[in-house]
Amino acid sequence: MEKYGYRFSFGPWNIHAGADPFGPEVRPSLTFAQKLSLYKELGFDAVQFHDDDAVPDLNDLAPAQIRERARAVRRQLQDHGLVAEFVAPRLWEHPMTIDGAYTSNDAKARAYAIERSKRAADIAQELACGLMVLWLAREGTYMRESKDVGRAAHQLLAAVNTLLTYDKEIRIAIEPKPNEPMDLAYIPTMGHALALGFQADDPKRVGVLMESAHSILAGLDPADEIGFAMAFGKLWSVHLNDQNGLKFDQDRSFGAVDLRRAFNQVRVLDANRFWEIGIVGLDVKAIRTQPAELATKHLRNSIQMFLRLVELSRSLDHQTIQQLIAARDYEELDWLILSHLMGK
Ligand code: XUL
Ligand code: MN
Repeated sequence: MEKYGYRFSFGPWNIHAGADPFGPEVRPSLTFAQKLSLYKELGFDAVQFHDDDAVPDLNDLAPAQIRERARAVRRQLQDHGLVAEFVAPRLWEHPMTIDGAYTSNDAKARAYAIERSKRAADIAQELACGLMVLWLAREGTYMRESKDVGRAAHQLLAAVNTLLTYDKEIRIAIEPKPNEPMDLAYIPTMGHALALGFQADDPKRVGVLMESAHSILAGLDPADEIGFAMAFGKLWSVHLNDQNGLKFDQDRSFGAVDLRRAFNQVRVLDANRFWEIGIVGLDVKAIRTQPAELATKHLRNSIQMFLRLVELSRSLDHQTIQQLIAARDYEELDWLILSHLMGK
């Protein structure tokens, strides 16, 4: 498989047993070790982690034990020829995060969230990836009057600064999402995430992760979200996938819903040489109907889609495109792009 210098990643949650809010698991769960053995054969190079994907039950362990277990995971990765891309603190399942983590109205809960995030930083250090992703799952409201947005913004900034001070090397990539699980999230778009990062004590170490489905849920174009962040050197990771309109977060295979929208994401990433900057993460899930033994095809489809779109992006007739732009003949440009996507 020609990979054009790109490396690819996914998280253990991207091979999942098919449970949804209305029904239980429909496929057997694979162990972490079983999942690891699938990465290379599917063409992937790196693993994305939640803190407890790497160290299960970390709330019951002392910091030194957590580091020791993370070191064992690093050896496991090395045995498979894999690296870790990032570690994300899971700040949405524990009872202490019911009302939010860094923005909870309960000071004890906020303290819990900071401590948990420090442990995630320790794990990132032991896995030698140096990158933490913050998906701020429960930072927002169901009831707008229950919190103060300005105070929440400062609490989020303080949390980022605390982590930058705790670990002098770590870089933080904020992953915006406008809703789900919250009705209204405090960091819904790339612009919000970038603004927060630029206010941080060490702005050089704060960037963003763009997830296609999240941008679409915010009513935005993922390619423009990518391009905006890349204009400032801030796009450090992506969660490419697809999303059919404004409904629950679907994590469909990349390009499965809107081929042109996927094409434009690849076009912008490739034009800005993303292969030299980061790893292409695919935050995709197999649909619930997929039989157990066939439940990795969404990953195969997504990686193949990305690579075929790189080919299409590079084989565009750039000279003709420039002429059409100069003539302001955007209808002909439209036709050129559509014809190219249809293979002429
Ligand atoms: C949630 C989401 C998560 C994060 C990682 O919508 O995308 O997978 O990316 O915690
Ligand atoms: Mn994601």
